Amino acid sequence: MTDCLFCKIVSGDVPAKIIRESDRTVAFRDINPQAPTHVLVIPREHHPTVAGLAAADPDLLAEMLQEAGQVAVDEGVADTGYRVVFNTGAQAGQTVFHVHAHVLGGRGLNWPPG
Ligand code: DGP
Repeated sequence: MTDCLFCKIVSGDVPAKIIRESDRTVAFRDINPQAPTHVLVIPREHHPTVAGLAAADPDLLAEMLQEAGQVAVDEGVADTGYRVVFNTGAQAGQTVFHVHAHVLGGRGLNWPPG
């Protein structure tokens, strides 16, 4: 999609601090980190929400989760604990409608989330 920010990160038209790539996914640092580790894992293909992706291509969603787990290992937060978040819809705080998994760690994370 030409007007999608994360599609532009995938294509290289918008710069990002990319830390992992696979054939179908890209992981990069969030521009406004909410924790010492805050990485976004996205599919290269455009899907607006996690529910849409789950219906259209469950294997790709599984690959995103595998990549998120590997990000946690690489960032050194896998053993201490981390959170994988899919904000879905405007009321839940989704601002970019290209599905992304937030991988957050490196500090204590409160529950329930705000
Ligand atoms: P959400 O609110 O769940 O849709 O998360 C979108 C995230 O994307 C938010 O945490 C900030 C991040 N973000 C927005 N614009 C950019 C950008 O241009 N580059 C990077 N690296 N992250 C961005």
